[in-house]
Amino acid sequence: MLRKLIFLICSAIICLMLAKSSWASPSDNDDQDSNEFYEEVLRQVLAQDGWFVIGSYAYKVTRYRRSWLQTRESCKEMGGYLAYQGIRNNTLKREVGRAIIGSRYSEGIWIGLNDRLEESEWIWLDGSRADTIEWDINEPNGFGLENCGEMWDENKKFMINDEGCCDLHQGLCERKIAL
Ligand SMILES: [Ca+2]
Ligand SMILES: [Ca+2]
Repeated sequence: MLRKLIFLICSAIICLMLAKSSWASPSDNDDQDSNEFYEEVLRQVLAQDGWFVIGSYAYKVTRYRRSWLQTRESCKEMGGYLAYQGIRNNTLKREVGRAIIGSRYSEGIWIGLNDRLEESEWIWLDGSRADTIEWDINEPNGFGLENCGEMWDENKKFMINDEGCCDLHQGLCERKIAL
């Protein structure tokens, strides 16, 4: 799957580079135009592979219910990472929830959030401190038993719940598009 995606991305970029070189005048060749061009190519290729593009990020839900650690690996295999970067912004998180999770998933979806190293010290996937988490009412409530984060659609607010890391759920994968 990853090889196929890389092949598609490379093919599309090469085709569009060739096409663009025949359209562009020398004055078009500044870095910003170039970046926007490649980002647009990447958006189109990702959309064809089932990723949902919102702003500078693309999102896709994993196919199978797995533990948090297994889901983290599944996102890597899909060419992304367990979502955390874009959805740290709560406005974007809700937008992603409405667009992707909606009423399609009746249970929580893993995200790149955990307090596995130290209880109640919640960190994002890159180890940065998570201090803007929109916990659902009465969450987090699992203390030492629930050390991984999931987003769920309770009341359509797409809030965060702490969950046992070995529970089986699908997960939200993310890719950054902006160069
Ligand atoms: Ca915990
Ligand atoms: Ca909980």
